[in-house]
Amino acid sequence: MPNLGQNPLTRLEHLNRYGYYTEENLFSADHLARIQDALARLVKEGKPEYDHAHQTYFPNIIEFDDAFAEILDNEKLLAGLFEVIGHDVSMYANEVLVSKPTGKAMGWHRDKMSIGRHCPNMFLKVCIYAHEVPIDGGPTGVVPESQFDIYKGEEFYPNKIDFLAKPGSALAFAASTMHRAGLHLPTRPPRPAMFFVFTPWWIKQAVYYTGNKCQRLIDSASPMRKQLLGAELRPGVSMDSYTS
Ligand SMILES: O=C(O)CCC(=O)C(=O)O
Repeated sequence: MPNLGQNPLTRLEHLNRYGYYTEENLFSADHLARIQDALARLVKEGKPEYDHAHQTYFPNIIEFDDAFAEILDNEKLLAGLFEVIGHDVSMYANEVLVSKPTGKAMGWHRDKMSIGRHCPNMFLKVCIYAHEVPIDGGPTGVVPESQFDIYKGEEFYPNKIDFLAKPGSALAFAASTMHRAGLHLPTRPPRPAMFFVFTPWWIKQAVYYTGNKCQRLIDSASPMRKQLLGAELRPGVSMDSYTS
């Protein structure tokens, strides 16, 4: 008899235990190629909100190219969102951050610390990559178990992980997980990565988020995509719980 071994942890179990989970091969070859083209066009023609020495920031990328918007239909992504947040999931923000080859890493930090503790169903950041990211090419890093105590700093957490992304892979973590863009050597190219953040329907979307007002996207959206955009909860989803 073959030894089947232990069941792998579910996404939610991995997130609760280690503070993150990962996905591989999210996209078809065609979709991946269109995302790569869209990223190249964004960097060339897009208007960044800021362009600093270490990083360029493009918000609301789903409105820039449909290859980005179609990520919202991805079945593996949605499976993770239902598992972690629930069926009333909505999008909080979406952006591209281009890490620049400065020879340094960025600082460790946690997002949205008004939550104050590990509540992965309140805020999930999904970092999505369309290119390979090597160890010295600005990999996104996380600190496993840092989600357990937001009053501890990096000095208490020696076991950081640099996520060595492959085209079509993703790294997802919650607000209390410490993270950063890692070492980016001058010999490496700029590193674009997509950051899609999700919250429950009843949490206010980011003030700079505009997908909920983008009529072009809303008009052509499936019920699920309409919900993620923040336009309308899809039929059958209730935020309340009834016993009868
Ligand atoms: O660029 C990265 O890899 C990390 C981005 C980051 O720190 C953030 O989105 O808060």
